Amino acid sequence: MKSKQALKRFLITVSLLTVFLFSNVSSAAQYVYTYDNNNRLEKVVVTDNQGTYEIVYSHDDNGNRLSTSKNIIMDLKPPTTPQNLMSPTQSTTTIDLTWSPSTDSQSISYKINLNGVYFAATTNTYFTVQNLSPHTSYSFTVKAIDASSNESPDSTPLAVSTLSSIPTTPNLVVNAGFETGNLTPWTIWNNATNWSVISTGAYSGQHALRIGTQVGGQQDFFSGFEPNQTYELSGWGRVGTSGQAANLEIKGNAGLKQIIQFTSTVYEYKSIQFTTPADASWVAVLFWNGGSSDFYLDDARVLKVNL
Ligand SMILES: [Ca+2]
Ligand SMILES: [Ca+2]
Repeated sequence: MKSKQALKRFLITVSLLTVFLFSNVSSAAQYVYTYDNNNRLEKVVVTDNQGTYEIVYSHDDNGNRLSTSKNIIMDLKPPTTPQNLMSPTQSTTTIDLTWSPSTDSQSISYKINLNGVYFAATTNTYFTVQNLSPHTSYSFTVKAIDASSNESPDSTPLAVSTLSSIPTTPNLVVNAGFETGNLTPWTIWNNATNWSVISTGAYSGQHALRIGTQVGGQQDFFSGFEPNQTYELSGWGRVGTSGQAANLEIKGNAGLKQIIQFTSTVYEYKSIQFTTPADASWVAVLFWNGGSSDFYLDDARVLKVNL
């Protein structure tokens, strides 16, 4: 009888070891078995370097094992590290963050670090960081924490900047919407004639500028721009035929040149920011149609950016 029981325990032990070895339980695990008065296995407590778990067994009237449940007694295994930390959108004072979820046997929350310092916690895989300064770069990491306070390593850091704030400064571009009905003070290059200030099809108001292919022009500024200052150039533009492209540009001394390219056949708003050289002596806003269809431009703006 005694040897029968010993054989039964041995067989149970072998079968349990097989189960655990195929359940990602470390081979260094320790097992503690508990039996009931009928020598039936009631419980196995498993301890390894990832924690302590118990497997609880129930039996029917004939002594057949019915089911098991696995309970975590002590969890030492941290969640996986959050991946794909990114920022889909930013404003002047907020940065949106998203990341891929970590995995763990327990529920997970996340801690967000800002510039290496704990900032906030969430159970979501997204967070909006608020009350930031405009035009400032911040570094973020995210780590996952399970219900037993095991922490994953920090995610790969993400550096992201808030947008610059643009006050309602005067638009430095004169006759920006062509609402005078003429071009002044813009100029057209090389005495080109394939252009017009149109009175239908404007983006806003009554008028916009239409220029034909290989036609360009500009508006010059020899004052009004401060050196080492950031400005934003923007405008509404469209091309007459899809597949074509035309530009709104900024150009100045010391190699200053930035290009906004329009390719849509419906009016699009586009903007860029640029910084004037330390010895800024002239700046020009240019339009240039290098494509083979008409280009339409309206509401060009150059605004000083408040840094
Ligand atoms: Ca865990
Ligand atoms: Ca207009």
